Amino acid sequence: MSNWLTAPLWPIDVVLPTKAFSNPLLASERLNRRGLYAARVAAAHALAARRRRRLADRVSPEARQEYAAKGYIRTTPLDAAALDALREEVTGITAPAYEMREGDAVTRRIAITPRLLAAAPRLAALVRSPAYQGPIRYVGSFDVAPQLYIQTIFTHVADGGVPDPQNDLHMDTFHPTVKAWLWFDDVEEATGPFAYVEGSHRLDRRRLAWHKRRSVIASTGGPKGGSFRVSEAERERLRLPEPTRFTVPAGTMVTGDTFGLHRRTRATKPSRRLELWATSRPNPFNPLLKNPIWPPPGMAEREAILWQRFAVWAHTNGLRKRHDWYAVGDVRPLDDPRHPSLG
Ligand SMILES: O=C(O)CCC(=O)C(=O)O
Ligand SMILES: [Fe+2]
Repeated sequence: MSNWLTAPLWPIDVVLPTKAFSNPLLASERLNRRGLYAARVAAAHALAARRRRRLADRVSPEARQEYAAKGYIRTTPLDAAALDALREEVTGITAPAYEMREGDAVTRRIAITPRLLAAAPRLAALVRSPAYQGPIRYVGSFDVAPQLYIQTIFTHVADGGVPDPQNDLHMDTFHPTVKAWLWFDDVEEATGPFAYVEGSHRLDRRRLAWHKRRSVIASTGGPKGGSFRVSEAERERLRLPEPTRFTVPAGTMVTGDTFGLHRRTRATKPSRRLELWATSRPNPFNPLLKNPIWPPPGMAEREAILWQRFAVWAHTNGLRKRHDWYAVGDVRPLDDPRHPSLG
């Protein structure tokens, strides 16, 4: 975007979640050498820490310690019998789904809506419970409802295709942000477990300096995306450990700050990883715990479907370059993928 007519809008991105170096101000080598990007990173982290302190009562003291030390909270919100019943309920749901293809993986998301919850009382009870919402709001540092989905990760959907980019170690964005996984089946090594570098959610001096360097590289012809990929050598230079792989029993929930480094371990065979999945990413520069204008009245529990419809609409109308999500009609979560590229 180097159209000078849009110049008055460039500064707005400085205080928005814009992670890409997508306008001449954000991508200015001179300003980033002087610390523009690093200042955004530091400010977003300070504000998140302040908001998170005010949400301390949403989780146990042990969970707070776990987050502080590792960057995620691991819980088991349901007992074995309740999990079995929920799994049966969820796998029996038929609902509209969206699919995205990345390399040889397909991500299917069924947005959780008020209508779906009305037909799935066990799911409704879980997602509305403090045991489920607490870690998400605490780690995410906002008292805001996350987008909720029933998600299925299909791996090895095409022979000899490009690998899944999610297999690379990365951070999602420059500020603390939350994603939560609750797996319905045991996750094995071969299934491609989620993996997280413990302690990598912390913005220490070394990490901040690294961000500053990456911002200068991005401004001088490097990748402009902002979800930085991190090589093994860089991870070691940041004095961070190898990722912890969540090969865990069914019913485990991991609520992670995906500013921290993570990846989807490469599955060694075709697999379907079924999970209840949440994400929440309000504007990190909002000092308040809630967003005063979102969701508007009547939109509660529609966050996920609104986003999916928006993604398709925005692409169709030329407002969003990425054509990542395809509506694939009504499916059950474990039905075969239907992504158009699979023919
Ligand atoms: O599916 C996974 O294991 C991780 C994918 C990922 O990087 C993400 O959802 O941000
Ligand atoms: Fe990620």
